Amino acid sequence: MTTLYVYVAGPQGSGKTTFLQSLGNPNGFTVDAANGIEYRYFTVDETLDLYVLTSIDASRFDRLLDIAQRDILGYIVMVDSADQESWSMARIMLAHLRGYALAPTLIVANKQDLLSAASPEQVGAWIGMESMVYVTGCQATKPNSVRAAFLQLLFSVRHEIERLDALIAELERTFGNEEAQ
Ligand SMILES: Nc1nc2c(ncn2[C@@H]2O[C@H](COP(=O)(O)OP(=O)(O)OP(=O)(O)O)[C@@H](O)[C@H]2O)c(=O)[nH]1
Ligand SMILES: [Mg+2]
Repeated sequence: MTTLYVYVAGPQGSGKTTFLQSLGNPNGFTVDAANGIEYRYFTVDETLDLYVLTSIDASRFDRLLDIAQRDILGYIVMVDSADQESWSMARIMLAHLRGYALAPTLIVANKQDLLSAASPEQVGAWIGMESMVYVTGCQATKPNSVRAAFLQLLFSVRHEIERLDALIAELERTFGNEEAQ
């Protein structure tokens, strides 16, 4: 059995918790206060499972360091597209993640519904589009938007891990089921 991890970082209030909540059914979202993490767990198939996790305290990265570097599938950096003052913190966090283990990184330019939101391209350009860094817009309060964003990350790693196809198919199947949740 292989267990892989997607680590979600981002400044306080950027939408990390909302993103994880919207990523699947409400029962699948777990808050583990004792360990300071929130996560969602997916069984991809009998040989692979996946945790998508974030630190409850945005400024802490110690739980990231508990994950073996080879088990990191990728990173998500949540950014409030309407809060430009938070972007330099997001940039520092991105550098911190990639300093630990170089893995595909998706900048999620969140809160695209706000009138003052910068575009994903603007957010990405400001934070810095290095190699294996991708950017996508999102509204974390909408499950369909969150699934689409998460799929962007999975697509970027799919060539490395063909077994992810089952998870991608499952997420794609749930599109349009927003009302049912
Ligand atoms: N308008 C809008 N509000 C959002 C969106 N995503 C999250 N929010 C709101 O932003 C606030 C912060 O969201 P959280 O999910 O708690 O952010 P967080 O990154 O977990 O914050 P911390 O845990 O404090 O670091 C909440 O009031 C959310 O409802 C979005 O896409 N659009
Ligand atoms: Mg939170």
